[in-house]
Amino acid sequence: MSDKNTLKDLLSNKMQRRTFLKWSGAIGIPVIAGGIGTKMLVDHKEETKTAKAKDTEKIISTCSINNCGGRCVIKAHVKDGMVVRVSTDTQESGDLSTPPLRACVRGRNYRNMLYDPDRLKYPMKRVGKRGEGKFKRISWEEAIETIASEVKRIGDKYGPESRYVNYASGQSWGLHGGKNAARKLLSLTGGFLNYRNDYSSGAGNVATPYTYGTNNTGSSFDSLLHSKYIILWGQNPSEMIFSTPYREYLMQAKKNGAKIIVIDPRYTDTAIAFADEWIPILPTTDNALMDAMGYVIVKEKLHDQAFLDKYCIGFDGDHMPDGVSKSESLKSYLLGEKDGIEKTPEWAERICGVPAGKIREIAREYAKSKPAALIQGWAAQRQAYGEQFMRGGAQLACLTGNVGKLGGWAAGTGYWSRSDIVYPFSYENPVKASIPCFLWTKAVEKGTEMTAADGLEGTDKLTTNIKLIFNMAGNMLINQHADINKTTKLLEDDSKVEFIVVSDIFMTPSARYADILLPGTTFFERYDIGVPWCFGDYVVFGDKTIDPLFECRDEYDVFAEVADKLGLKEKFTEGKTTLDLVKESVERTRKELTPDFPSFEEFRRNGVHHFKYDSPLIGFKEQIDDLKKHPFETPSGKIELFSKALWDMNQQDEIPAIAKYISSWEGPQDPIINKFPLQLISWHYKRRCHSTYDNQAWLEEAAKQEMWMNPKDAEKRGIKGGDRVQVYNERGSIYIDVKVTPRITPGVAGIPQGAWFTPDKDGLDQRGSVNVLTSQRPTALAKSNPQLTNLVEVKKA
Ligand SMILES: Nc1nc2c(c(=O)[nH]1)N[C@H]1C(S)=C(S)[C@@H](COP(=O)(O)OP(=O)(O)OC[C@H]3O[C@@H](n4cnc5c(=O)[nH]c(N)nc54)[C@H](O)[C@@H]3O)O[C@H]1N2
Ligand SMILES: Nc1nc2c(c(=O)[nH]1)N[C@H]1C(S)=C(S)[C@@H](COP(=O)(O)OP(=O)(O)OC[C@H]3O[C@@H](n4cnc5c(=O)[nH]c(N)nc54)[C@H](O)[C@@H]3O)O[C@H]1N2
Ligand SMILES: [Mo]
Repeated sequence: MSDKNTLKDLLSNKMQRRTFLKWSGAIGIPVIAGGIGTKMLVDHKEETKTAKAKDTEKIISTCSINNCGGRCVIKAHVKDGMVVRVSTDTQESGDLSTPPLRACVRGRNYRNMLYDPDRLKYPMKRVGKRGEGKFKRISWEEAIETIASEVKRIGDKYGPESRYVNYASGQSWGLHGGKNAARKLLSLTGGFLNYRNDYSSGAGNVATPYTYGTNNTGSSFDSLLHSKYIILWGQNPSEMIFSTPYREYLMQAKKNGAKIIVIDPRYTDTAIAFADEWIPILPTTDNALMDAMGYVIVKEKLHDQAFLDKYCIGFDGDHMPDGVSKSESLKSYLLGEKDGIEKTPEWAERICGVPAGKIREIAREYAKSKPAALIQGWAAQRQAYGEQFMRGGAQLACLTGNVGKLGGWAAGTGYWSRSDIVYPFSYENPVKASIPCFLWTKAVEKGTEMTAADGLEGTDKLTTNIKLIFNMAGNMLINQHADINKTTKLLEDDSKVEFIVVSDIFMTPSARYADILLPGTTFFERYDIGVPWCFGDYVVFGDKTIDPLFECRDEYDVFAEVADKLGLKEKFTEGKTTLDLVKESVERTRKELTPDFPSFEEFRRNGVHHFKYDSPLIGFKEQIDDLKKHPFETPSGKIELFSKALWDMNQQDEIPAIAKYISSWEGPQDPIINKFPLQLISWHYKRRCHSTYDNQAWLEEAAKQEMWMNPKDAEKRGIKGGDRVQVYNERGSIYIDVKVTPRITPGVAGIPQGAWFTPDKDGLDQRGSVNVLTSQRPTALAKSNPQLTNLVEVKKA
């Protein structure tokens, strides 16, 4: 199996490649099922051309548990110990109690990942300068010995707060994986500095609970079958997979007659597939549109006064918290009673670019077409004042009384969950100190200077900066964090972070910064359970389809060996293998959570378990049905349109007590727009999961790495479609090919996030890695990542 030529032969099989292109050819045509022709999928019967199914053992597994919001069925066809092809769920659309879990192009490409000749094959140690990319093969014994001794040395010298396990989502939705293994090892040896929050909905996760008391503000997707009007606000589920079955429900909702509106700077695949109307908008200005919609709704008395009176704090002067002036109410703000500025559609149009007449129209439609669901994506909260976006959506849902109702939607972060399994692998970190995950580079540089104002919790002061990093199945060290040029400089200095361990399956931009580099397994080479994001009512068995290739190893087994070196093996494994963890999870899920969950053998045979429910889950139904018995989890027990807790922070300019438009740094009103006149956003691409799959050739053919630019902006700069351009600002510069298209709002450029940072000899990226251009300045309240707030200029290369 280690023979490169065998692998190449296998992968260059012409028929298979053609077959793949047949599947992926439609990816450019934005159709409903994730860019893959729905009709084609529906019409498709198990195709038998390449490998005869009867010759192979078909093992049902799931695609990688990296941080895609979906989890799909992958059938690995195994012959003589090799995966010879993959196929997916062939169930037809229609039965929504067990929606089909068909893989997209990425899952279908997974065999190429498995047998990619560029897989990391052996443990290695750095021999050149850090980041230079020079490594030497070492034995597992040496790798394990080095990790054990550095964990101890750095812990002894600097204390446990010097040790950090970086945010990394390459193995995030299963029972074990490198991050948890590293955390357990460190917990058993004194502990480590914690992080809170994530890069996905970081601003929302902190902001939404100020309104509703929780981030579980969503409803199950079957509730959409009852909606008359659906606003997908910066959400693109045709491409950005939130949950595999989501689109099935949207299709059905549309068939049921729901009108669907998409608000996005780009005319997305979702807009094409689902929308009755696309509302283009300038990034960072969504709250201006929200404010004006609120203004129209209140001014025209379309608001649900009874709902606001009963369930909410802060709508009008009669419902303010004690000690706060009536003039601070939401209504007063919208009508401009205090600041003299009515938040009219004309006011908003000048900021966000949406025509005033259109604003009036959608405000009226949203308020009158009940029940209406306003569902928010997360890109618009990955902005400098992203907290306002999340609370602003919730505000509109409350104004119209769409909360807690079947077919409505509470907006906000939008998590929900009613299907769970037991996670048997656990640890307890004796260290309580924690930082917001986005501020890890600050904790490397100036950890000891961080305070509560930086979001430091669990301690007043850190005793040390970060000195050791475990980066397990993540590309956050370099690629996915903001301001790559700043981070590379920081990490190159090995007197700052003294020891970095990376586990990955490829030599990624982050892997190049390892001191010890570990070759991980793919999902096909280990046992696990694939859990979809909390929006899915199912789980998929992750069966081991073949033994690990080369010298690749599960991180769990590696850390068990490290623990052994430190005399802690038994405490680490508790006598269990990864297969034992899967079995225990199944058994305990049956016992503790879901009695009709299948047995281990049955689950393994079926591959998938769908949790079944009699009725949709409706966010906040309990509270709306009986507020006395089920108060909201806010300080007042009601929905806090005005938050006294935020008010008391006394930073009204950046952290207002009601959600409102705040003119953003590096937004369209920032004077530096004269120097860098284009707003640059990024999005989650259909052919990658973040940076995962970026090196996959077939996927690049299916959807290329290129920047979207409006013809008006291109013409001004003498740029034509296909030209190579340089995109730059004060943080750096990248090169990328351009797609000139009216599908993006003038004044905005869009680059799919996740391309691998690929510097030339002068350090200039040649692949279009957007984080060269993003900023490490955190959001005001959550201290989260504003990676979509950027101003740039573009010129022909
Ligand atoms: N500009 C910009 N930046 C962003 C975002 C954005 O929208 N714009 N989005 C942010 C968001 S929401 C997120 S969640 C983060 C994601 O950032 P990361 O968490 O870094 O996610 P990935 O880039 O997918 O990196 C996962 C790594 O794990 C490796 N991997 C995959 N499978 C396995 C496995 O089975 N075993 C091992 N050992 N390794 C594996 C992959 O090769 C890859 O290098 O990025 C954030 N960064
Ligand atoms: N195929 C695929 N699916 C994925 C992922 C992936 O990498 N690939 N990653 C997963 C992960 S970890 C996450 S967190 C989610 C991400 O989920 P989201 O954050 O919701 O997804 P994005 O693609 O970043 O953005 C959604 C849409 O918002 C638009 N947008 C950008 N800025 C603004 C703005 O200021 N205002 C408005 N109204 N719209 C804006 C973008 O053009 C895009 O179409 O996706 C998950 N699913
Ligand atoms: Mo994410």
